[in-house]
Amino acid sequence: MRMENERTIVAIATPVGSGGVGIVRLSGSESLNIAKAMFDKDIKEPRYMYLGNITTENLNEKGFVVYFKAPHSYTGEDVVEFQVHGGILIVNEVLRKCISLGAVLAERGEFTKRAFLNNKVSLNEAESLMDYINAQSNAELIASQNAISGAFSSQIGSFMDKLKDCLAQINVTFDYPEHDDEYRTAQEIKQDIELLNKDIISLANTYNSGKMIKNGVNVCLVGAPNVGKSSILNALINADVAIVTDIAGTTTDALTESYVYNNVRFNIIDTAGLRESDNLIEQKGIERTLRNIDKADIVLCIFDVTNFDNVDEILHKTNGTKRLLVFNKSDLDFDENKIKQSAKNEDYVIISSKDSAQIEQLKSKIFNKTMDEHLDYNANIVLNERHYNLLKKASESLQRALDNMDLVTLDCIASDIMEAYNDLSQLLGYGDIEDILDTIFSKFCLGK
Ligand SMILES: Nc1nc2c(ncn2[C@@H]2O[C@H](COP(=O)(O)OP(=O)(O)OP(=O)(O)O)[C@@H](O)[C@H]2O)c(=O)[nH]1
Ligand SMILES: [Mg+2]
Repeated sequence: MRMENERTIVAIATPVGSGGVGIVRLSGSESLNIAKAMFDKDIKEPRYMYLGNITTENLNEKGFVVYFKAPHSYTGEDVVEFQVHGGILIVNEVLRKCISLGAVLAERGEFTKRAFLNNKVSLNEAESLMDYINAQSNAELIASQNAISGAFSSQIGSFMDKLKDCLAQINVTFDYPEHDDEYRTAQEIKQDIELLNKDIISLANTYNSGKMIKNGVNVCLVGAPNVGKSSILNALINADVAIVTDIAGTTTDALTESYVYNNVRFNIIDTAGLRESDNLIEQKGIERTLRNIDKADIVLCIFDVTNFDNVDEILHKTNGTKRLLVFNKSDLDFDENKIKQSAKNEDYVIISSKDSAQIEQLKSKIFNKTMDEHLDYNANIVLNERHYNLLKKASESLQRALDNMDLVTLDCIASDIMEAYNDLSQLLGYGDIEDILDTIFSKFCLGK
């Protein structure tokens, strides 16, 4: 399906602000005519960079024009790109001129939406593009690159091929019952579906890590005032960002800073120390601390090695979370037996925020407690909630098929297999998906 869109769209494709080069991009059937009307060279050859004068009412700019002829372009339509000096006024002037010649300002993600509608990319490749552009750690870069390169789509495609095979086998058995070998076929199909479902589940399960690879792992520092939470934040990010004093109640507002460890981004949230307080500002801060505990992927309960008064209270307030107990200020005299006792069989570390080797060990411990140790960062990883939900739905349908297999005839389970097939095809963007398109592409930046 190639979509002819009446509107020729235009947008600035480079970031807002000044830079060496600014790109304005047109897409649609009028692109070439619009470009020709403001450029003094004849644009004949596609994919050829023409140097010439781009003229508007206020501008006579020496710049480049490149023409990509449909369907060999990003969107699958005629595309023209202007490369001009990257001043805000210059690119805006080129944009304005294109609009005055009939182009309309592109909506968010409209270039990529057109690329999808013209079969240039699958839906999950288009969705992953934003993750790729916005990647903030190498792990996210690799995972989103796998998705946009088509490796993810081809794994989903191979799942769909296997489901198609199963459906074909079921049809043969149903249409030719005289080949009295249904039982053998049923067993074979069952095995195939079991194996396939395992693969789908293990891909879906990568979302636990994928979500954290994409958003960063949220690590919340919680403890009584003065135990050294802000000092630990500063040590983890190796910068003097949070205010540290020996006055209890120094931190009132939550503060988030990030570091990257083993290619994964960790967001450290420093919070107001938990205690009873009459101070309204501190009370509000404590409310925020409690909210941050709920959002965290892991809570670090920070204690002072010389003071165990608040251990039970903090453990109670963080009950039910994934947590690591951190006994800080190990440079002071302390009794490890007391620490063991108050940790009550929970995982703990003893550190000093002043000791960089111990801070490295803390980073490694946080990594091991949050990221899946068996995760292969080069394999396909699900980064997107929509993809995860569809994989889960497909696997539930297959599980239903497996559960019913011994109870009903083969043709009765075909509908469950078909449902799984449809879920996977929605992941790639086939079928009736107009509704979700706007939601997906509205998250894009302009010009993409
Ligand atoms: N000896 C020693 N002192 C530390 C260590 N870490 C922090 N401190 C000191 O403990 C005091 C409190 O540190 P902060 O980091 O402000 O503690 P906090 O938990 O953020 O305190 P609030 O913001 O008030 O909740 C400061 O005087 C720090 O210098 C450590 O490892 N060893
Ligand atoms: Mg603090």
